[in-house]
Amino acid sequence: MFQLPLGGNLTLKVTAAEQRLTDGGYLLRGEHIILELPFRPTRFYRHGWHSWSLTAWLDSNAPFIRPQPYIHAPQIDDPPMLLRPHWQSVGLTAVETPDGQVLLVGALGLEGRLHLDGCQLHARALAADARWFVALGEEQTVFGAYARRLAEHFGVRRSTPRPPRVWCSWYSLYENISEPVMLATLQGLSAMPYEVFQLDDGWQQDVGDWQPNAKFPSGMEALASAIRANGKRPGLWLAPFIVKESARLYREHPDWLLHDEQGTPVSAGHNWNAPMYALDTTHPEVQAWLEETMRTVLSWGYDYLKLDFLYAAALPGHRHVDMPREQALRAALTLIRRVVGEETYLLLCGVPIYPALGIADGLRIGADTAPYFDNIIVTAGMHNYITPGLQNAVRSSVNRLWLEPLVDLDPDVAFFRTRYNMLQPEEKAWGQALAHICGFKATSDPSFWMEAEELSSLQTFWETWPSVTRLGRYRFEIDGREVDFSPLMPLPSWPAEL
Ligand code: 9PG
Repeated sequence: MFQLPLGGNLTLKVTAAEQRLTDGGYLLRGEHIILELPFRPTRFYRHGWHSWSLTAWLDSNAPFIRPQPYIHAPQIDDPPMLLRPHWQSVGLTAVETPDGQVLLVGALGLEGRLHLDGCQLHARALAADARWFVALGEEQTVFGAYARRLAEHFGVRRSTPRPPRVWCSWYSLYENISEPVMLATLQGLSAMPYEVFQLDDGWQQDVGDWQPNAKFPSGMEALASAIRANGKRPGLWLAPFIVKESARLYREHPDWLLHDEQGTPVSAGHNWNAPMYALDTTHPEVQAWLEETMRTVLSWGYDYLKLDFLYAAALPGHRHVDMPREQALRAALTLIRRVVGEETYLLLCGVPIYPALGIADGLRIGADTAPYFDNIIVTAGMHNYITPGLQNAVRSSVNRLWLEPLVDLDPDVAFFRTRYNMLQPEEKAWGQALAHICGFKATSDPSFWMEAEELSSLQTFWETWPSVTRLGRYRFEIDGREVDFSPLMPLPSWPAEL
């Protein structure tokens, strides 16, 4: 037990193995540390497990209600956390102090889980010598100091001078992509100033069988060549750690799946109207297959890879090589980085944030956006804050901007079209502003769905790199224009009035 003098009038009682002063805060050591606060926080910062997981400042009195249905648990957050009776935070948490400062506690390593219990703040990891950073002060200052510590620990990987500009097929065409449609889309955007033309879900034979389906009769290499001939960089989506039962991989290699202690395949969630399973990435044959899969897509000519549903490699289970699960994911990502080389851009999605730091070029930092604001039936009715929608996407992304010194931040695509789009102009403007703040500017809009003025707004969006000043937690100034994300931050509750 120590007293931790944090400056001002705040002294905390701390249970930890060791403490020492560091740049901008304190370093603590211990598998389970407890900070006794001399006040009861009313708001705390909750950081979700992976890209899509809820990240927000929450009211300490707000009850934690388990999202429904539970078969979606792994897509929502770390499944064991969803069985707890209270909110848990992954990697770090923070609380507001009565005098308007912020107290932050963050792991300097993997597997960190934190929660607030009245006046006690608990932080747990798996190793007895787990290291933690604690700082008190102005919000941007303490988050910045923590980001610097994380950079030292995991390394930094950011695009210089700036992230690539991307066209992505998902948020317009969804799975309805094909060779002729992709070629027409590419052609329609020829004159546009962007770098990456990225095919999303819909090109593959099955989830697990990463070969082109019948909609791509000339093969993936021919399409990549056409993209390059158009002056763009070919990008491809794949979900290399998950498998559906319908895949050949599932039938041929049942022993490659991650199993629980009873020998049952571990659920990686439910999507495409079917259950998903996880590969055991510590299995040498899975590693050889991963290497071959990556080499194949590179040989076709794709060097911007959006790798998705990566949380699957970090689910609880019985592994061929026993190791902490976030470490297993980090090892699998390290293998992929080694195979694809330094020049391939890795945009990681559905990925636990900490294991990806220093390996990913870009990270998706929120839930999927959509051409609508929110599906309140799922968000509020089922307490599922990762269901696609602009509000769920923007909320988590804005609350993860502190990661900016470490990696490119992808807040998901911005919309410019009105066709097949229910977003109001001010809602589209929030998405566009966030893309400017992150510097990661992507869209899914095809030219053939756009009016001339919309195409010209998209062109301007891609051509401009406005100066951004942060005015507060949710307020920014972008080239002199103020943008306030505050209205998007509350968790919607079911309308109670009659
Ligand atoms: C392709 C998409 C896009 C998108 C990714 C990911 O069921 N779910 O919870 C769920 C969440 C996200 C999701 C799909 C399903 O989207 O984020 O950009 O690539 O896969 O299928």
